[in-house]
Amino acid sequence: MTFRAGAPGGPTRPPGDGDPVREGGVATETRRKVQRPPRFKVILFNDDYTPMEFVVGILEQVFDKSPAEATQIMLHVHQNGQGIAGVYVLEVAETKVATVHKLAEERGYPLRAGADPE
Ligand code: TYC
Repeated sequence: MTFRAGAPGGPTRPPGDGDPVREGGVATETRRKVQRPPRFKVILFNDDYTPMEFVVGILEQVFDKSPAEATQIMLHVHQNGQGIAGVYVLEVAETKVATVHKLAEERGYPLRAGADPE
């Protein structure tokens, strides 16, 4: 499929895709914006009771981190109070938060997570 207007090497955009001439001759650029969906950081919070190994396991299994990266993030949260486990579109971020809470509650740990706009 091609949008070529005729002249070789000519415009290749489809009609209505931002070319001012092909949109009725009005010389304003009205580009169709391809919107990136908003992203949300999933934050992990420190507490005094959840074992470090459990948090590392969560970061590996829920947030697809390597063992080294998971350990780094866990230590950052341990030392700074909170840290970013990952960045996702809203529905994925909310599902990850719910999964963290479910897995922690199953083991009786108070680990908490939240989702914040990027
Ligand atoms: N502070 C916990 C401990 O010393 C470890 C921990 C790290 C807990 C990160 C939660 O999100 C957390 N066992």
